[in-house]
Amino acid sequence: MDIYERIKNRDPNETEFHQAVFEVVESIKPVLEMHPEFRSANILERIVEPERVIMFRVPWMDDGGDIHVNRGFRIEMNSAIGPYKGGLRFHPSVNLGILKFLAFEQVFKNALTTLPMGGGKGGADFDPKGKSNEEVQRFCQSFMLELARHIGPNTDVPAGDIGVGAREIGYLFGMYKKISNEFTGVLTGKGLNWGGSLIRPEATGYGSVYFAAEMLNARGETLEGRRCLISGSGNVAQYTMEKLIELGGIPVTFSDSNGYIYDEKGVDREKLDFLMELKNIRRGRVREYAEKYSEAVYTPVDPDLKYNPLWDHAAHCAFPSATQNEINGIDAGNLVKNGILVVSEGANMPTTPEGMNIFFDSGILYGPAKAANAGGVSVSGLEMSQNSMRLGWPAEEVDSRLKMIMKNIHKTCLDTAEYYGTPFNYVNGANIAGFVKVAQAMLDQGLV
Ligand code: NDP
Ligand code: 2IT
Repeated sequence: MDIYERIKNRDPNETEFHQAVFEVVESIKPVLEMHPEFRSANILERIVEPERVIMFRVPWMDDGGDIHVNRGFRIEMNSAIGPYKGGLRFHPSVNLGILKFLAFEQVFKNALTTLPMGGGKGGADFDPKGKSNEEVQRFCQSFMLELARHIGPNTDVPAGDIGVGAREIGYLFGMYKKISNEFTGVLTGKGLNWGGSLIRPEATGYGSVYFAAEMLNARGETLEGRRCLISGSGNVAQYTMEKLIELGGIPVTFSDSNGYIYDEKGVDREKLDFLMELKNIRRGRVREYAEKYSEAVYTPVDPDLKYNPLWDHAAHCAFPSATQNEINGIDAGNLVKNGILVVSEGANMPTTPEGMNIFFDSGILYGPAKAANAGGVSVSGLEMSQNSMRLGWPAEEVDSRLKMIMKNIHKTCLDTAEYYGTPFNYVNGANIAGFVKVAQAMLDQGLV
């Protein structure tokens, strides 16, 4: 039985994890042919099994005095090349299969950054939406009360993801510091006054745009004047739009889980400021953007539609920046039909396997999440370096390192894809380059 069948039989409910594993297994077949030592050491069998899974009860009290119980997780997937590193997601959809897929992808992504970080992911099925600050604080404190036993600046360093931003990292850090009686770089994405790095909030979105610019450059194109479809309106989407505007791109869509905005004239700096204030301070919904700017059209989600109309507008670039499997086969077909040149994945695994095949067949530039959104964790790695040195670099320094890292990841993917006979297949390039680095380290370290 092959490894893919085995993980499906073992954990039949973890469909997102199966999807992520299948993609990597397909890419690395030629590597296993060339490296019998990886086969005989059963690297693949070992790499799909988390080193450790922690699941715990998170009890907390709401403002009315009622008690709630959520489920907390941390998947410590692989520590071959550094301490476990990866975000925390707070969203009602969180379950073991989703976090295992995210932790699995994180291992290869982190290897691509060239920084010494292993892979992990965690979170809870808690929904911060509609909760008061005090409720979010109590939840974060309860979550950290347990998580603190398992993490540390040289062991496991969590950060943000969906539903975990600066506010949540603050409450989590405060509780960790109190329990451990140590001020250490145990989390990244910290506030600037207390150990955070400049450019960390911007890093994933900026990195995804730098990656798109590199892909376009490989075909003699630029982002200048290009119409861009963005999904999501959170951390990644906002800074994707910011960098696009700076580089002359024209963002025309963004969304939340209730609906999406199409702004024919494009989001400019002033409109983006409004959106950031709406989302980050007032914690409002994107619908309000269309109430403020009459040229924008709001379309609520239609649960009966089999495709997402956001992806059915004429555009040159797409930056999925919301969540997994948000581009299905129909959406990918619409993007290609409408003349898309490049897709750069800010979100993790936003494209279904059917969608990916359509991108491959069309020959468009397709930058998979592991490579395209690695800017966030890269700057997290730089935050860890700055914390270790007990100093902070200026924004220009962090940004130029981020740019260099994204350029290198792009080149690594391009060269690896070419070497294995699938030119411009960035999926194969990313999976193979990430896998070989981690596999080699596991081999060097023996059976542990
Ligand atoms: P945020 O919580 O800041 O924003 C998430 C956005 O996506 C919101 O607009 C949210 O809408 C929307 N969204 C989330 N879940 C769903 C869903 N199930 N259906 C529809 N819309 C949804 O998260 P981030 O911007 O940090 O994360 C976005 C993506 O980027 C995720 O896939 C994450 O894993 C990935 N990523 C994040 C990194 C980071 O540094 N933050 C690094 C690398 C990848 P709503 O408000 O309605 O929930
Ligand atoms: O998916 C990701 O790479 C993240 N959510 C960021 C992880 C990190 O440790 O900064």
